[in-house]
Amino acid sequence: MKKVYRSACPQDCYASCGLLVYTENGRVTDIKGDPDHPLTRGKVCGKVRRHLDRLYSSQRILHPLVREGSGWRRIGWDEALDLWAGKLEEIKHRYGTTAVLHHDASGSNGILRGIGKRFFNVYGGVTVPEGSLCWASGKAAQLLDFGGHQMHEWDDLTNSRTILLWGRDPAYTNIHLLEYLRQAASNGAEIISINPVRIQTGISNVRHVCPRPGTDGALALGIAHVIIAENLVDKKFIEQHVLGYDEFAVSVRNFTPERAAEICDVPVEKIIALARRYATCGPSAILFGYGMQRYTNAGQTVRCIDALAAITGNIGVPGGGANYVHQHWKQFLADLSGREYAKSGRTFPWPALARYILEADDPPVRCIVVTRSNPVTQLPDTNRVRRAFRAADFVVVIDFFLNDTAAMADLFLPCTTFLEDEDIVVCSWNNYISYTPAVIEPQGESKSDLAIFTALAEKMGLSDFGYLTPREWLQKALAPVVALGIDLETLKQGPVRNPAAPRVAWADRRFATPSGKYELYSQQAAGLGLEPLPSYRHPAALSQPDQNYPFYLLTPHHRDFTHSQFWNLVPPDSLSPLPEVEIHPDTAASLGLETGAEVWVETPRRRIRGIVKPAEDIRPDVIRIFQGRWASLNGGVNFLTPDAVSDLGNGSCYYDCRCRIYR
Ligand SMILES: Nc1nc2c(c(=O)[nH]1)N[C@H]1C(S)=C(S)[C@@H](COP(=O)(O)OP(=O)(O)OC[C@H]3O[C@@H](n4cnc5c(=O)[nH]c(N)nc54)[C@H](O)[C@@H]3O)O[C@H]1N2
Ligand SMILES: Nc1nc2c(c(=O)[nH]1)N[C@H]1C(S)=C(S)[C@@H](COP(=O)(O)OP(=O)(O)OC[C@H]3O[C@@H](n4cnc5c(=O)[nH]c(N)nc54)[C@H](O)[C@@H]3O)O[C@H]1N2
Ligand SMILES: [Mo]
Repeated sequence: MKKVYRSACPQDCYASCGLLVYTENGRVTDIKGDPDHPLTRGKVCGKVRRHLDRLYSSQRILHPLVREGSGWRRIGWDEALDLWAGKLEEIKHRYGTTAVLHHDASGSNGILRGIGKRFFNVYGGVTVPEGSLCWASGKAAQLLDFGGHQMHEWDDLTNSRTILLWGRDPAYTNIHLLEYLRQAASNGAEIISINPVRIQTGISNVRHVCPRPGTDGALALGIAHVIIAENLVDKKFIEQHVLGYDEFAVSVRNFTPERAAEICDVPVEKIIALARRYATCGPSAILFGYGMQRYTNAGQTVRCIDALAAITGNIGVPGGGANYVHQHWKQFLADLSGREYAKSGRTFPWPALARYILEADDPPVRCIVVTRSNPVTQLPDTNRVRRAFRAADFVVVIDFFLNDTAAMADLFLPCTTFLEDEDIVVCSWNNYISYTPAVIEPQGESKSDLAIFTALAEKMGLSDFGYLTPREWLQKALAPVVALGIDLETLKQGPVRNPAAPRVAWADRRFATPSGKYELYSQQAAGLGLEPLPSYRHPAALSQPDQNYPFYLLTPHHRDFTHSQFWNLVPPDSLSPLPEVEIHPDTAASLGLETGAEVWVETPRRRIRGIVKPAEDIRPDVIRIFQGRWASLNGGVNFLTPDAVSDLGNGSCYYDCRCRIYR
């Protein structure tokens, strides 16, 4: 029998595309875009096809495995969970529950897939990473500036006359945005990309500003200087809604475009033109990506950029905004994490997690549990991550494949994909949530994350875990929004927009800061040991120029993969044998490296092999290798990256990295 189900992509991505899943006699036969999704409208990226490849991949592990010597032994679920439960009991008894570390990220955005958090809180509270590998620095910055997070609806871009794409590559990471950018451009908006790489948008007339990596804060302060010196500020907005303008104006007096130009390597005239365009041809929108905040100075960088919106009054107006991250749907749902049950807890800064694991002794980390993440591939400084995993006595990984992290596990438990059990997917970046039904039975012996943790809790007699069915958990999560007319039945009809999300961010100008104003001057920042005003410091890579490592290494997100997901599903003949090392042709020529040459790329931590690919669009001092390729598939770019922690929010600093390249 043929059936069609409405579903949504669970990947952690800007879109969470609406999908139509086709089945025939209990098998998924096709996955397509759902034309009725209000935002993604049937358009999906090439990764969606991979969900099907993954579901039926012969590499997929469909039964529990336990480490035996250098290999694996297949075991039953009962034995697997007994083993795990025994370890957890023993650790609790000998060291306390915080000797367990739970590493859970966003490999899937299904809310029930995060249920491991509840298990570990009910267990007593464990060690968890704090901050994020992803967006934490900028998020913390906007919390200081605005007191919260709000974004404009995508279609509001058509009201903008100037759009700054700041450290973002929508053709790679957010294809749906391109359509809105195209519309804005055809309405006459000017789009300016600020990025060390001239990104390809397919839109003509995009202006490119290509600063030296990690120097965007200086660029923004140079722009602020021009806006203030030429009196292009929005006085009324500042008077009514901004705290600390006078102090800020004094502080940027010395930040002339000449000084900014020297730091950023952007011509003075370009900085002045950018300032005038942004301030006088509004409404002007800033669309942040996350590239400019993967540096040690990241929090302050985002504060410097936010300041431009504040001094020009591009806040709370259609077509304006400093769009970084939105008010998350999750805050309107019931919290299933069971944090009220945790009796203890410990946090380690996420980017430096491995360092903290290796140094922990009160208690040491004895057990690491990995869900929805692949830390050995995705955390920085892979050597150190491997050492940290080796130091733990017992490692459990719940995933689909034996990836780089699973290769370090003592126990591997196979989980279901979003096609095999029901859930709700919450998008990290737009205002929609979607229901994802079970369209087929779980493959093999795989179980959902929920089923796994429920069975483990039962074995351990943790009655506070609560033994609900998936449906009941979903209803519990939705309980707070039933009053708004949203329940599971509504969601089954199609995605639902967060009714509380504004279409124009901060339209009411009620900022949730201590002063109730936008805070250019932030006492809270001072409390965190930062300058209270947005200010610039060199990123580590720039403050210690090193002739041994003359290039900046950028390792951004690949168009065809979500981080480490799907790399193993590409036929070997359509994947280059080694990672492509993109380098400006002039640089390649000066180093005598021809296209296709095999090279080493080396940082103070390690070197990896790659293949030279000339790229005109990259700054001559930058080398680019896309992140995500498994170490076991000749990738492993995070062997090279630093585990530094940013100035704000415990954010990662992957791109704050210098390298050399040689044959
Ligand atoms: N296809 C695909 N889509 C994805 C993902 C994926 O893995 N694959 N991941 C999802 C996730 S979790 C995230 S966080 C987002 C990330 O989405 P994006 O922010 O768009 O992507 P990034 O690769 O982090 O970096 C974006 C850009 O920052 C630029 N950049 C690097 N350094 C600097 C700098 O110093 N200054 C400036 N101005 N720019 C700089 C890079 O050249 C790159 O073009 O994408 C999401 N969407
Ligand atoms: N060099 C470099 N490194 C980076 C970045 C960078 O720009 N450069 N970006 C960083 C960013 S922004 C992010 S967000 C992180 C992402 O880092 P991770 O969150 O580790 O990313 P993924 O590779 O998507 O790993 C997700 C894992 O979850 C598994 N998974 C998927 N669905 C489920 C499920 O339902 N249940 C369970 N149990 N597992 C599931 C997948 O198979 C996969 O192995 O990477 C960071 N790493
Ligand atoms: Mo991310």
